[in-house]
Amino acid sequence: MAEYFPEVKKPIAYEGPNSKNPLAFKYYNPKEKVLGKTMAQHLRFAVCYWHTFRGTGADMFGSQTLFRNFRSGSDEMKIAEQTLEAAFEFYQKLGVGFWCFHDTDIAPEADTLSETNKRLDHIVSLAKKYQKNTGVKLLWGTCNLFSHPRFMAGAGTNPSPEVFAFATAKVKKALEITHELDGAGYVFWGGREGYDTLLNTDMKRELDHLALFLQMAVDYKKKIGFKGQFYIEPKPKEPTKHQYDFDSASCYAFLQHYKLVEHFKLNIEANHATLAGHTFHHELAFAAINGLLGSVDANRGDLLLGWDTDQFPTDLYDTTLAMYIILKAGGFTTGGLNFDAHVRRQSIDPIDLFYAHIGAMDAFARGLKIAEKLLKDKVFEKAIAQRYAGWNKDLGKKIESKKVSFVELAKYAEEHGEPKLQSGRQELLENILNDYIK
Ligand code: XUL
Ligand code: CO
Repeated sequence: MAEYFPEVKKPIAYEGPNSKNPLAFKYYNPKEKVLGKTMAQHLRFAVCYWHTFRGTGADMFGSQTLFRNFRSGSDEMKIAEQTLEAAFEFYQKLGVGFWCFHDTDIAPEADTLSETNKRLDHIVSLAKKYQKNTGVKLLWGTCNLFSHPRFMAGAGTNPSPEVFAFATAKVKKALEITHELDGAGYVFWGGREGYDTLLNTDMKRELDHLALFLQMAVDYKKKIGFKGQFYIEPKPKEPTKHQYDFDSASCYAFLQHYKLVEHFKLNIEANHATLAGHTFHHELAFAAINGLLGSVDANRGDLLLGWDTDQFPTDLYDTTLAMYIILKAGGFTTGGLNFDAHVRRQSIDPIDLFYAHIGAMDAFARGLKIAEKLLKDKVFEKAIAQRYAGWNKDLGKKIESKKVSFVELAKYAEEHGEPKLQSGRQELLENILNDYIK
């Protein structure tokens, strides 16, 4: 068996916060118990195939900078096999329990659908063996419906029924292979399901078609007995100017309108939240209160740049508040933290892939432990309970029990005059949060 990451001799171990070893975890201790579960069970880390093993470092202004030993040679299928072998070596050395992929990441497309499917079957049979030998599981699979020119005007929302049909064939196969690999979920990210100009777009028809497409996927899932969770991944823009799955709230409205809500949860991505003008915290909280919090694409954007930079998450405020919402919502069931993130164009060494993931895993482990303390001490719960205390007294109770109308309330306001105000205490709460993040 080839070794693709010889710089990392043994699996990355937990050495504690005083360790100076850059190839060790300082905070992520997989077996450590937090609120009754191990850190590994809480965090359910996944490595994504597309950025970590297929990323080239190319951008709009320059070509490939990342050259990997597992991509050497000219036989496309041999490269696909080597890449898969390298990926499982990486998962094991890093110590993650899960992986995620798009169909086109693991096997290159051929000239016909049937030949492409044969290629997928071959790689999936190998992946099945690697999964069995390593214990690494599939968090979710998905279908790339955005890179090939045939999908330039979308897949489920394409103006051509021919392209719509082609897209169903791709998703059908992606569902089958996800099922074959016992995936815990399946993601629909609507890359190119949106529009660039309304001058050429029938928005109503496109939305109706997108719902039809998803309904057919739900039907096919049942037909093949796939029990994994379906997720929609919201993103407001990029590649299209306006993506239909803009944010959690618009996905929720869409799913409700088309009566699909019971079949889907959301896969919330941090950088997509910031592109939508929201915080990651907001998107997670909105999903949680509506029972839609499914899984997370863990990364971060750069607030000075207006695009999806997909950087590795290192911000402790973000990881703390994310884990706070996730714990409050009862923790992950089928979902997990998938690092949909790529190393920078200048981080050209394979070892940088390890540094990136180790740092991100430590940042979430710290977030988890800080969130645990915040919850145990009921820091925000107490402040929020106090702020809304009026709703547990006479007037609040009457309103909430729907026993009063505008008439009684206007009379009450006239009799009682100006309401007494209270401080929102934002600065104090921010200071307390800082005391916990240390
Ligand atoms: C694109 C993105 C995708 C999805 C899966 O911005 O996040 O990689 O996560 O298709
Ligand atoms: Co993503």
